[in-house]
Amino acid sequence: MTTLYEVHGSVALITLSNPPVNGLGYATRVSLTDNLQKANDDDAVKSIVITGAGKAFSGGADINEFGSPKAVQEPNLLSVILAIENSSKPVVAAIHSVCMGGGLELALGCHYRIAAPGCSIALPEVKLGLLPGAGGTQRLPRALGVEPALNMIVSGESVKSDMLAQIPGQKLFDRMASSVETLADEAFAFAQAIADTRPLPLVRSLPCKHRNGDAYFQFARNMVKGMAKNFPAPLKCVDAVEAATKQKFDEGMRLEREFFTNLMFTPESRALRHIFMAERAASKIPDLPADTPKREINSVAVIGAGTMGGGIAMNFLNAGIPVKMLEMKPEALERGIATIRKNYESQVKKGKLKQDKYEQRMGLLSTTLSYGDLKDADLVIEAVFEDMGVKQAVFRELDRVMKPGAILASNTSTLDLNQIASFTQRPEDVVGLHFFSPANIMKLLEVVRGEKTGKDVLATVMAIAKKIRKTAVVSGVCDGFIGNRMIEQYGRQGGFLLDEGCTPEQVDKAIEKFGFAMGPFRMGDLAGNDIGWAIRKRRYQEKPDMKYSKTADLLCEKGRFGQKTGAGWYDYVAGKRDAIPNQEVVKMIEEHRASLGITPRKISDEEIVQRLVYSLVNEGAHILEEGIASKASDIDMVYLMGYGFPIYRGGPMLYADQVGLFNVVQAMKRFAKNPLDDAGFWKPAPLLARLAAEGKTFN
Ligand code: T1G
Repeated sequence: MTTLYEVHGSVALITLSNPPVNGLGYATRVSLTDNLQKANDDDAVKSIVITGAGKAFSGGADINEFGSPKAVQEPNLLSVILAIENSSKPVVAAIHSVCMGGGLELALGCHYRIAAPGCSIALPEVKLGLLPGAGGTQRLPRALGVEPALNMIVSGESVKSDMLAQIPGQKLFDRMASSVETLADEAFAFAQAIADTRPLPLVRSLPCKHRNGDAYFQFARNMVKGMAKNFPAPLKCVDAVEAATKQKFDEGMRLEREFFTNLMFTPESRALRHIFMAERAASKIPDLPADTPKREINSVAVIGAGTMGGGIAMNFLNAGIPVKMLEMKPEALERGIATIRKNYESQVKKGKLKQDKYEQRMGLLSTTLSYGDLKDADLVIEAVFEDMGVKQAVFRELDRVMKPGAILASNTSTLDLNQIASFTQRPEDVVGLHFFSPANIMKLLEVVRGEKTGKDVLATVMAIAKKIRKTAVVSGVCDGFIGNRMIEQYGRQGGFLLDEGCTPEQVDKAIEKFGFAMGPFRMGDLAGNDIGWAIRKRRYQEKPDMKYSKTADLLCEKGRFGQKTGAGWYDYVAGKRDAIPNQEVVKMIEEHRASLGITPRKISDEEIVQRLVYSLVNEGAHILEEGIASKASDIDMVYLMGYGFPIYRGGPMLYADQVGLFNVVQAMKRFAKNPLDDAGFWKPAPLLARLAAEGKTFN
């Protein structure tokens, strides 16, 4: 069933019932229209109430239908709303919890609206690269006033129903119910009171003017231009709302539809819709049923009070979970606590955290120098030095002291989790939780699933990840998991480009123009070039035939580790982050190139971007076919949330889909002919080659 129909006395009740959030999919629209007709045909019915079952009035158009003919199949949302407006009996929307997107547009088509306090009201379409496409840009300004409506439409943010009800002159809510519990009764009483009346003039008939429209909309455009770089939708929102103030309703609706349809086919909207679905898909693990039992996590222990350990601890403190931190020396503990305190105090100073909340969180933090004190924690996460010997000692000790059923997690960023698990008698309790620095800010969490990690352990850490507001992506065990394995190829290409004729600045500028927040060399200076150096030294032992440019090693041998040493690929002025090109570094690159007998060539930005991005795509394809990641959208989420891939391009795998995998493979064939590159690497992963040959896509 997708809507339920009941008649109580003279009131027909139509309940949207399409869990989880009453998405207005095709079946729901058909059922709603049929029941609306039924109510209109029933002489005993004098008025109609529409409400939503479960956790929402309605979360809007059904996102699962996006891009499919069903999304616009008649009765489409516009037709449903028109049927409500043209109902011969007054229709009351009884709104609770969530009323968003098409759900709010449907409510705006009703003759009256009653809301419970505290409902989240929004037109979030702009977050999907769209604008409200079922009358929201034309009706909401008439119901709420131009400025508050435009703010909601351009921001896509939710506003509480009681806040909106306080806007002078608003016609969005005819009544506010005293509580969600009494909403149904109050909506019924209201519906009975207006029974038999001709439906009042619709929201559409309200005037929609702005006292100095031209100036206001110019101001609005200037404001939007800044925040909406690379995204076309926000400016179209302004155009649509301006049309509501200057055109007749039907013309405004025609413009809205035109804008909506055009936006639906932009790569930016495709990317944003992909991200919306990908974020939710990441928590769905193919062989892990949603009802897999989970363990209780009421307390956490963190080993290591350094930058990572402190950041990790903050995630749990923020979620109200007590944390016990262990270090080897008191001064290390003091430093760690001081860092956490400093982070919170700066949030308090910026008004982002209330003082009492800060104190409450610090009250959940305790410290110890003894492993024995950790034994009762439900989850322990080690964030110690990235060395297998150190991990072995830690996990042996944890295996000895931790209570049965405790989950033992490693924050390792590249080491073999199966080997770490083998240091214990309980490998099924061992899992990787790879946080990204700064751990209290970065949303990405790579959950590394060992061969023996228990399904209940996996389900538990996925649930706790949601609780600490992380986007968790499951990775299998390989060197570098998903993100670091891909960035290694990206970094190799950066080095080859220097050897072949580029400067660091040219490479960075090209990829930053593509949309990355930072190119590989500025990123290296930020993270510390010595980190990559340590990995390459390990690589030279483990994989002597893996080809690398030696330029980065030469840079590190000069102690130019980046911002932390005041100089790396670029120079830095103390306290500033501006990357200042350094001619000595450029000369070092040129001399190294000459020593290799390489004649520099001019390399286009296009080639730079293709080699950097397609290196991610090819490695991602290997990761996919090896089962390290279970879906391409997971790889996109890792790169979007952890490595600064431009949001409006949707991630490396979606970007490759949009370029066309055939074109990607053709470019790779060209790169493979370059003797200074790594021809072996540019052999397309079998999965990529197959999809390209079949004209298919990753996503
Ligand atoms: N349609 C179908 N399913 C949806 C959905 C939707 N609109 N929104 C969420 N879900 C699913 C989601 O995939 C997840 O599924 C479950 O609900 C819980 O989601 C014409 C064209 C509504 C505030 O953009 O903001 O209308 O993983 O984990 O934290 O102008 O979901 O459980 O299987 O997010 O309680 C506009 C997007 C559509 C709303 C609930 N609407 N959704 O948050 O749960 S475009 C949106 C949200 C539109 C019209 C245009 C949130 C939520 P599963 P959740 P939550």
